Amino acid sequence: MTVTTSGTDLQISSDNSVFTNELTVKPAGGTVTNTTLYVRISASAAQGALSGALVRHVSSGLTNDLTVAGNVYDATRGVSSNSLVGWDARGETSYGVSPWYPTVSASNLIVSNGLTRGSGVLTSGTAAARGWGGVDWSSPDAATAVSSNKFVSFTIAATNGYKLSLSGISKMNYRRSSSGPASGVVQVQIGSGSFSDVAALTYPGTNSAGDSLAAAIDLSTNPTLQNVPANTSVTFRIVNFGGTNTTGTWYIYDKDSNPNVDFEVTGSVEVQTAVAPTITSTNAFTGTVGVAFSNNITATGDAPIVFSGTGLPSGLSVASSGAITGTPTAAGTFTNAILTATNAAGTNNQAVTFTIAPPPDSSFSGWRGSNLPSADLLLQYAYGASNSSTAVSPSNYPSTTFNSSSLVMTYYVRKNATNSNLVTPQVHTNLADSNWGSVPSSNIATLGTNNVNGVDVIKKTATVPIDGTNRKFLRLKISE
Ligand SMILES: [Ca+2]
Repeated sequence: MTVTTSGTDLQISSDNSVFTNELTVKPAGGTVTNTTLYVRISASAAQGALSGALVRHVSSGLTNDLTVAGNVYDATRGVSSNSLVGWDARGETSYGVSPWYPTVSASNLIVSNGLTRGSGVLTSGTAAARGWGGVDWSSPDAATAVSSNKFVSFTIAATNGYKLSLSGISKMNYRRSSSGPASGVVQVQIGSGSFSDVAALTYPGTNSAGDSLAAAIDLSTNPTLQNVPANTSVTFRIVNFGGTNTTGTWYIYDKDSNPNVDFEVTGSVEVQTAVAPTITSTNAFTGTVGVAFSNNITATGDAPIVFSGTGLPSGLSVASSGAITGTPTAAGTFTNAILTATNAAGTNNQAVTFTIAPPPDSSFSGWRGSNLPSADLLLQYAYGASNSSTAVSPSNYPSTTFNSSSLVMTYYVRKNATNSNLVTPQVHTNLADSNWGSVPSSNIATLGTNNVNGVDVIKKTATVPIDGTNRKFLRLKISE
C-alpha cells in the first residue's frame, strides 16, 4: 500500500530515519500489520502555520486522510544577525525567574547578570502567561523609580582580548496593564561609572495581546557604548514609571506566541587590538616665574596610561596622572623638555617647549599697574621701592667713594627688571656737558641682592679710574 503526503512541506517515514513524500508499506503474507508512521515538517517548509497538510492513503476507492497541523518557526528564532543577547518570554510564568538569562549569540561575550528585577518591582497578584516582569511601576518619574529600585537590569561584558560595541535594542515586545507604566528610560552604566540615559521608552499600548516598541533603539552613535574594553561591564537598566496604580503590570512579553526572541540587544564583539599612547596635548607651554603653573598632558591609547617628563623648567614636575604642576623659578625658553606617555602597548615621547616669562612685576608698566607713569614712579621702580611708597628708600640712594686711583659709585637696581638698561651708570669729565658716556660693563660689579620693602634689589658698583689731574663725575641715567 502507498501513503502519500499532501505536499513537500510534510514528510513521512516508517523507521523515523528515512523520510519521504511517498511511502510504500509492503504487506507480509497479504496483510499490512500495524505499522507506525512518523510524520515531520520538512526543512524547506515556509514559516507559519501549515496549510492543508495531510497524510493520505487510498485503498479500494476509499480515501483515508490524516490531517496534520503544525507551525514553522524561524530557525534563527528571530535573532538579528548582529545579536548579542536575546530573551524569549514564551515559557515564562508567574512574572518569570529573576535573574533571567538570555540566549547569547555573540562569541566572547559574558552575561554576568541576567535580567533582574529591582527590589522595588513586586510580583504580587496573578501574572500573565508568557510574560517576564512585575507590578508597581507607579513612580512619577525616572529618578524616583531609580531611588525606589523600580527597574530591571542586566550586565554584559567582552571577555579577555575583546571589546564590546553596542548598536541597539532591536526588539522589545512588551505588555502592560492600563494602570501600568506608560513611560520608561534605558540607562547604561559603563564599569563602575554613573548610569546615564541612552534612550526614552514609551509604552502606549495596553492591549493584552502585547505590543512592540514603535521603533528599534539606535545605540550606534553613542560614543560611550562603542569599543568598551575587555572585562568592563556594561549594565543596562530599564527604568519604568508613570503607572497609575501599584497593581499595574509591565512585562517583556511573548507577543507572537512563538520561540522568537522578544527582547534583543545588538552589537559586536571584536578583537581588542592593543593601542599604544599618542600624546595629544600641546607641545608649547607658557608660564610665569613665581606664578603657580597647572596643565595636563593628554593622550589617546589603552588605559591605564602613565605620564612622566624630563628637562622641565626648574620648579615644574609631571605627575603620573599627566598633571604638570609647580611654580617656575627662572625665566627663559626651555626646549629640552620631553614628555612621555606609557601603557602596556608602548611609549610615546613628545618634545615640548616651555616659555617662562619673568615675574609679572618685573617691568615698569607691570609693576605700576594702572597708574600713569611718572618720573617718581620710575625712580621707585628702578630702585626697588615699595609700590605704595612715595619716595625711594634712603637705603637705596646711590653713594660714592674714592681713593687715589678710583671713583666708585654704589647703587641699587631692581632685580628681574626686564630692561637691563633701565639704570645706566654714566661718566664724564665735564659736569655741564650733555654728552655723557656709559661706564663700560667691565667696570660694573654686582655685589649681591637685598630685599627692600618686599622687592629684591641688586647692589652694584660702577668704578672709573681717576688721577691727580683729571677729575671725573659719575651719574645714573634712569629710563623707561
Ligand atoms: Ca517569543
